[in-house]
Amino acid sequence: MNNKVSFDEAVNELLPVARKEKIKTAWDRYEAQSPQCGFGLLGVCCRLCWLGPCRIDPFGEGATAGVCGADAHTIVARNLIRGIAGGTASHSDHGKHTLHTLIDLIEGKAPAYSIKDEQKLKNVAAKLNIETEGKDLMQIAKEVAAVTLEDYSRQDSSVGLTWAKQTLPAKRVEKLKALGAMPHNIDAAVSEIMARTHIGVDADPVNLLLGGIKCSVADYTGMVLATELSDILFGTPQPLLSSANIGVLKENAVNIAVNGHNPVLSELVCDIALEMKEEAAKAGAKEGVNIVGICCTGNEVMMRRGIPIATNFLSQEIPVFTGILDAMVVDTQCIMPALAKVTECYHTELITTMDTAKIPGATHIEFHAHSGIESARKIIKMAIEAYRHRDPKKVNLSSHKVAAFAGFSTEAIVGALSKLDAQDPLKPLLDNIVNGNIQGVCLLGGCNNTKVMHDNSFVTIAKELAKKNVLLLATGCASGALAKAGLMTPEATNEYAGDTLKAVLTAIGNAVGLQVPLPLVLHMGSCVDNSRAVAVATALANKIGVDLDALPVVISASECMSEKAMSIGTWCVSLGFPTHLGVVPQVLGSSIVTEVLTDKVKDITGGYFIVETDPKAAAEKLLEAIKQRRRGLGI
Ligand code: SF4
Ligand code: MSK
Repeated sequence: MNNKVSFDEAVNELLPVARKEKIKTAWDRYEAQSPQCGFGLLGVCCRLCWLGPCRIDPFGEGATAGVCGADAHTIVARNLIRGIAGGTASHSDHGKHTLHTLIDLIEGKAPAYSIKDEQKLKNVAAKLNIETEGKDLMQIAKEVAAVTLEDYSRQDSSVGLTWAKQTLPAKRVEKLKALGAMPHNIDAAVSEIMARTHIGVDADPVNLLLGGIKCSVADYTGMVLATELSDILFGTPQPLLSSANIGVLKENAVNIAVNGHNPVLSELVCDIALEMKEEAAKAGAKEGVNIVGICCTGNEVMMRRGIPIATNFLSQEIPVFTGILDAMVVDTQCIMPALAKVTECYHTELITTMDTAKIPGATHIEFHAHSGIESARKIIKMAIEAYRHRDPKKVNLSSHKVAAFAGFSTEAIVGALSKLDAQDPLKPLLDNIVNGNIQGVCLLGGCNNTKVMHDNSFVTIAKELAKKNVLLLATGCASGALAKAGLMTPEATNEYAGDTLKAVLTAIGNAVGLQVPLPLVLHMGSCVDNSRAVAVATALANKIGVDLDALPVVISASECMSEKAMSIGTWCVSLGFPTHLGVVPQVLGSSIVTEVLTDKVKDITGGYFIVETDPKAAAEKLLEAIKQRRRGLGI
């Protein structure tokens, strides 16, 4: 097999180490799966009941319906929206966990936590129409929690989700309501999908897809509340300098990687690591405890604390092959079960922490908000102990490490713009979009996928769009890729940005006192933080009195893979954005579903999917979508 699987040279260099040790990684397992099932790739395989599994012959020569009579269109649509429900459940579970941590704090059951950003709490309360005047912080928090809880429990289906209604432009909310796509309860939206996709319920592919649109709005809601409540509890990110890639592991420190999505645990691990420096030193680790991030937990702690990010989703096994990763602590989502087998060959401890996310072969240290400090201590002690058992023969240091700026929350972006216009911070951004200095905005998000070269599509698309003066935002594993590629630096702006984009980023950089341009790609956070990009777009749309589908804003998930990416991609389309997928979605078995997603949906939401696996061609299509939107606005 080819050793060059990634744009990231650290991965290409460490992969042969695994091969030499005969350890399988995601790339080997992908090869063992190839060729992948053609029925599955087209989405025409159904396993919803035990009459099946049924599959439809895509060439029309064999079965044209399952035992129950469901045809390819029904099967493809059902499979897709079940994926959207899975993604929605994941994000809303994350949001719920954060909400319950806030509730525990209010009730005095989570002594390790506090309200780190009081102003954010007040701003969120105001957004949710909660009166703050004369109330103390805990009372405001209690009311915010109650309103949020209602979005998970409301039974009156005539009332829409508060968080969605209060954070999206009014015109969009009306459009979603008119479509019957404004859910009343996040959990109900998920269970509705499960119910309507049971054998013998909804067989109309278009109706099923409308159900998917409705569920995706619940997904957006789970994400925005997760982001906002995390900011209240852990602080709203502000720009900071950090670093990226596997070289962030330190030979003389106890290295702990935090992997997954949920900052509730990782924030405490970071706090306690500082306290346990001496203990690590006693074990011989002169530089104490070094926390690094992987995937979206990595993005969370990078955004708020400047913790360096080691790598992203697809390469999460790779840091183990350095032989100096002492523990990997995982919470939830996008954690490969394979880590147990990989860490078994090294001294590295794999530690699971959530009762809904265990991995055979890992050590489980149960984590709860009320006893979080003890769990964090136990985890770090385990890592220190593992450090003592490093095998010098297995050490393969990586020198790949680059600087990366992170922390571009909505507030941070508005704050930077306010240095140009204190009265009307959005005006400079808007003016530069109108005069064409900034052609449009592209949010690069989503996962990695073995079907395309690791990290390559993100980097190619970013460079192509930057050249054409498109402002770039990034979240999730796209952020990890772009940080590792050195594109979150002022130097990258100087090297790759088109002249007018460079001038704008330089003007803002100077205005905030950096004396260098802002980075080429602004790191907005983890996958739930896609909601931050919506906040910027909503503010722009509200300012000029248009809906989101009028803005020259596009989305690209060029290496997508997870159900969460399906639900995010769908809400991007539901909110009106042209949304690129760089991996072919498993829907081609139905001409109706394919046509709705890539074309017909435009008529109802304004958004649509662009499917393009060639990153250069994708950049061109995204640019064309931006130009179309500009023409629509008459600019
Ligand atoms: Fe087959 Fe219909 Fe059962 Fe699906 S729901 S497995 S198509 S019988
Ligand atoms: S971790 S959902 S691989 S972005 Fe958020 Fe990365 Fe995709 Fe998971």
